[in-house]
Amino acid sequence: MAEPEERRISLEEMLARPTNNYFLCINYDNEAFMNTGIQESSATPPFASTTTGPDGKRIPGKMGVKQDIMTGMAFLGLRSGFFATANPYYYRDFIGKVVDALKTPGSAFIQVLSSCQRGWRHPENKTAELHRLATESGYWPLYSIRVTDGKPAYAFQRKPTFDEDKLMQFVKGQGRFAHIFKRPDVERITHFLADAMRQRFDNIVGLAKSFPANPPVESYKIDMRRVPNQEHVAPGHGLCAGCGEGEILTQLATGVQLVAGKNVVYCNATSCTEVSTSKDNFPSWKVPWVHMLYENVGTVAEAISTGFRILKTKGLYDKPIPRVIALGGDGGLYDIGFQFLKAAIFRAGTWGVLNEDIKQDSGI
Ligand SMILES: Cc1ncc(C[n+]2csc(CCOP(=O)(O)OP(=O)(O)O)c2C)c(N)n1
Ligand code: SF4
Ligand SMILES: [Mg+2]
Repeated sequence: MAEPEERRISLEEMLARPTNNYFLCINYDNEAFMNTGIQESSATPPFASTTTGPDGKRIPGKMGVKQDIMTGMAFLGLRSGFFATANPYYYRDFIGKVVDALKTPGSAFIQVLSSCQRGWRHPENKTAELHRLATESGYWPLYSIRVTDGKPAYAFQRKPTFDEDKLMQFVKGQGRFAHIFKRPDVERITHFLADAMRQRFDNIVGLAKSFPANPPVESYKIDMRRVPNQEHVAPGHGLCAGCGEGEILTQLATGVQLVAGKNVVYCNATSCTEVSTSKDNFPSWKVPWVHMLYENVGTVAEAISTGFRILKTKGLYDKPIPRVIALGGDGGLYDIGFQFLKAAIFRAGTWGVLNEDIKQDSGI
């Protein structure tokens, strides 16, 4: 009999797993430092105009490609971990990945696309359409990498395709690229842009062919009618209308709550999410939430997570160990915070799994 091409993982199946993970890092990637005024980051795509890399006569926006933050995670030499891309338009996929991450031993990192209507310069009611086009065009493929016993395996949420027409619809829908279409060399620039994005896509597909999951397509089966509303973040926050980060927080909290209830600590690097949920001494958070320096959220979150387990081992803490979720933007994780993130991911996916002296709650 032929091998099945697709696996559908049900929510119930994931929740029934005896294994647990206590450290998850979420990167909301809006492709610039938005909170401080739309400065270019290494996540910014080619030719996007930002306040530090504006469009000019000679230099048409960002000169450089969008950095790939995922591939390195697969080859850090971990024993166990779960890494994935997500997009809030595909909310079942994102919620499924959050649950999967918290039920897979080791380390976990999810990079979620997050439109910013101010920085991407689009009407606030176009967020969902742009998110959808990002994945349908191949700009933002949805995939996961499971590292098991030191070996990575790539699975896609759907068969990946690259569609240049949809990529151009995605690009034309955003004011940060508008200058390209007023230039005499528009063809050269759009060709380069499409080519850079196709190369990125081909690299991911190539890696997935070399390190395939079996089956290579994996999706989540979640009946949303049976999923309770999240109670971690209150509706009152100061994010702009249509901000992708708001959708991400709601969906993330929905997934975390399914696994952990309210036994969770969120650690938030300085960013739009942090600033907008902690205004005027009235935080939007109804569960423990920690704000720390912009650059070191990975370290702080992993240290809190390990700290709880050490206290438990010493008999100084007798409750179930909380999940610790690190939240950071592209600026805070790709750029200035990358060394902290990488080290935290490495510790959680190696020492955190292999060390038998510190207590886990169950099943690792
Ligand atoms: C060490 C340090 N450098 C710079 C800053 C200023 N700062 C705060 S938030 C931020 C940008 C955040 O960008 P990103 O992480 O992408 O999050 P976003 O605002 O886009 O959600 C910067 C530069 C800081 N707080 N600390
Ligand atoms: S709150 Fe959201 S939409 Fe507004 S500037 Fe920040 S990231 Fe952009
Ligand atoms: Mg950002």
